[in-house]
Amino acid sequence: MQKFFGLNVTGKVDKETLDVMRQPRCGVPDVAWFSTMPGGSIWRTHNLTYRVVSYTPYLPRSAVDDVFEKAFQLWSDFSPLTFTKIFSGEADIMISFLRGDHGDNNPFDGPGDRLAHAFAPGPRLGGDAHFDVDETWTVEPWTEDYSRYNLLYAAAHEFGHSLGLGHSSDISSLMYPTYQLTSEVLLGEDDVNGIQSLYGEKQRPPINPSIRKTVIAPKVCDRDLTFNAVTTVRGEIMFFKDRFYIRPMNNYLEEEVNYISVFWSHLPSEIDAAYEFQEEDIVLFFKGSKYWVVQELNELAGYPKDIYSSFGFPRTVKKIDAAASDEYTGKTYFFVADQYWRYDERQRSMDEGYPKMIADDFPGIGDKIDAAFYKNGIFYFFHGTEQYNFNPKTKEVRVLRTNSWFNC
Ligand code: TQI
Ligand code: CA
Ligand code: ZN
Ligand code: ZN
Repeated sequence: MQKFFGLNVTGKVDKETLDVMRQPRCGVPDVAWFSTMPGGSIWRTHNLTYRVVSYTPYLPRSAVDDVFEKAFQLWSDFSPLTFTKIFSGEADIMISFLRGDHGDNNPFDGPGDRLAHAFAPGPRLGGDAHFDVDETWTVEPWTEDYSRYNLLYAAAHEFGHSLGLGHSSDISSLMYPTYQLTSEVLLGEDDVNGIQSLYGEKQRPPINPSIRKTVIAPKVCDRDLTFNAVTTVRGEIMFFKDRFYIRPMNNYLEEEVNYISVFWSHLPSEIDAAYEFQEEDIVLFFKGSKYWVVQELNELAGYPKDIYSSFGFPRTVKKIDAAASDEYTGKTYFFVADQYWRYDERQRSMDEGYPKMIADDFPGIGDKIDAAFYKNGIFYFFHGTEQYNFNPKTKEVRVLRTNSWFNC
């Protein structure tokens, strides 16, 4: 918790920690999550300069220059700020790669832990960004090697501090207190809110809005919330949306929203379907014609595999919309457009006579499904903002909102 809130990590409940703990935790969704640097200083000019004072010997200089230019561009795309590189003299943001104790009372510590830091806007050290030379910095977009850190991600984060932003509790934000590269480095919605609260909006937004992409974490109480997939994991429900999962919590706690890659680093984003097969304690994830299998936190080797050879789908099936498995009968239902297939987990083969029409056998749930799971004799289907709880024995249907699982 101390690390999260940017306090000294003492492990003790000191006054500062208590102050943070006493602050009301916000149960209200859609509030600002960002913070400013202590003191709240900002730059008085919108046209800033930067200079790369020293480089790391482990990367080509041109690659490092490209990364810093790109990191500044992420911020300038959404703000009136401009960044000009200079090659001599004092720039607003002086960037250096340094090692160990380097004279600012914030020593680096060899590989890991302290990676970089930056100072809030101001004269002299103000705005400056320091990177630990002893880290293995990479300019590759994404790596599974946790001893390597993406320089663009770190630069974008540190420059956020250089511009006056503190940490954000929005998981999709670059200003989140911990390093979490999952795919492309983009500002989160909350970073945009943060930078614009300090400097205002960009005067002339670019004509092509696609270059202003941001990451947005799903908001559980948004009435328009839809899901890509849902499954139980050891009986506990887990929803999937874009790069994120959502776990509903009990009445006291908030929902947990986090990157799918926190649990399973190899899974892709925008999963189409998922189901749990409790007998083998596995969960299967589908995207396009591929699927992955995980056993609790372990991703099993040899995946992805294709759904044609493993399940016997015809090649005309390009993706699965939803899947749900009945642990008592060992039957798994796959929903594809307006039809469904039934697969026998114990025989490991598709049952005869499928596909059938969804509308014939599941009346009242519509004929298209985004996500589904099966628990205690009930199918839970999700389509758009509607949820259908279907009892296969009585064919009774209860219609709820998709986000009825959350405390909204
Ligand atoms: N350095 C911390 C950070 O940049 C320094 C810090 C702690 C801090 N508390 C703060 C800065 C409060 C401003 C306000 O957050 S770190 C990265 C990187 C670090 C580095 O090395 O622990 C990230 C922490 F380099 F990847 F950007 C998180 Cl994301
Ligand atoms: Ca370090
Ligand atoms: Zn320093
Ligand atoms: Zn930080």
